[in-house]
Amino acid sequence: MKRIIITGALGQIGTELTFKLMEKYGEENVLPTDILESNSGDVISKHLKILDVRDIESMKKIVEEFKPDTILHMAAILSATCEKNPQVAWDINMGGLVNALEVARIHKLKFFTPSSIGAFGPTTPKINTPQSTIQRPNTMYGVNKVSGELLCDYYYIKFGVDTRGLRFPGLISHVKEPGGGTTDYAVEMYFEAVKSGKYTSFLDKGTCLDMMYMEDAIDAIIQLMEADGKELKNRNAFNISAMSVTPEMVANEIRKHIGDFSLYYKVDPVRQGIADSWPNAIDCFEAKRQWGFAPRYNLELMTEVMLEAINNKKSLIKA
Ligand code: NAD
Ligand code: AKB
Repeated sequence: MKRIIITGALGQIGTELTFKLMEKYGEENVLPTDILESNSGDVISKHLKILDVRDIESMKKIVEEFKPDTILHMAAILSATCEKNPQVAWDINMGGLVNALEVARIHKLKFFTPSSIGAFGPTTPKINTPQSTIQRPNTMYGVNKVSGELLCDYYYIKFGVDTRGLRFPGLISHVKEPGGGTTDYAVEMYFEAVKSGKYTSFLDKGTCLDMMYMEDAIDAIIQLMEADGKELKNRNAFNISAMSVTPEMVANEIRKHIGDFSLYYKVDPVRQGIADSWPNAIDCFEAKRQWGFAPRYNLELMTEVMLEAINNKKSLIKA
C-alpha cells in the first residue's frame, strides 16, 4: 500500500482512516472521496473529490488520474438506514461494491471493504460465533454484507484481485459521529453522559453486542492490508472484536467517572430486532492466528479515553 484512494471518506471510519493514512503514507498519496462535500477546512476537505460510488465512469476517471495501487471502499449505508429503504441500500451497498471491485480488477489495485457482525443472522450461534458458520441474516444490511463477502472472494478467485476484509463489530469513536447504525447507542451514551449526565438507550437492557474502539479498527485495516497474502485463508471476512457489552455495562463503566450518570430505556423495535438477530460475542481466533490481530482497548480503557476526549471538545467549544 503506497498510494491509496478511499471511498466514503467523510464517514465515521473514513475520516479517521484518512487522517491516519495521510500521516503514515503522506498527504499527497491518499485521495479521499465521498458523495458529500466538506467545508471543515481540514486535510480531508483540502484533497476531497466528490464521487458517487454508483457512477463507475467517474470512479474510473478519478482512478486513472490519481493512479493508486490500493482502493479502500468505505462508502455504504448502515443497518438501521438500510431497513428504512432496502432498495436504495441494495443500490448503494451492492452497486457501489461491484463498481469498486471492477475498477480494482481493471487497474490491478489491492482492495479492502468492511463486512460486519451484521453478516450473521438469527440462526448463527450467538456465543463464540465461529469464523465459518451459518449466515442467514434477515436484514437488508446483512444480505448486502454476506453477498459482499462472497463477491470479494469471487473477485479474488476468478480475477486474482487482492481483496481483503474484516467483519467489524460496533465501532466507538469521538471524532466523527456514526450514521444510521444499530450499535450507535454506545457512542451516543458517551456524548450524552458528558453533555447532560443521562441517556435513553434505544436498545434494551441486556442486549449484548461486540464493540471495538476506532483506533483498533484503523490499525486492524492497515495490519491486514500489509499482511502477507499467502498467510490469509479468510481474506474477506475476518471476525474481529475487542469486547462484548450491554448498555448497562457501558453505563456502569461511565459511572466510574461520572458518578450520577443515569441510563433509561425507550426501545426502538426496528433496531432492537436487528440487534437481537446478531451474535453476542464472536470468536476472533483466525484473525489472531493468520495476521496477528491484537486490539489494545478494553471497555475500561476505551471509556477513559472517550470521556477525556469528549470533555476536551466541550471545553474547547466553551472557550
Ligand atoms: P458512515 O455512514 O459513517 O459513512 C459512510 C460514508 O459513505 C458517508 O460519508 C457517506 O456520505 C458516504 N456515502 C454514502 N453513499 C454514498 C455514495 N453513493 N457514494 C459515495 N459515498 C457515499 O459509515 P461507516 O461507519 O464509516 O462505515 C463504513 C463501512 O464500514 C461500511 O461498509 C459499514 O457497513 C462498515 N461497518 C461500519 C461499522 C461501524 O460501527 N461504523 C461496523 C461494521 C461495519
Ligand atoms: C451498524 O450498527 O449498522 C454497524 C455495524 C455493526 O455494522 N455499526
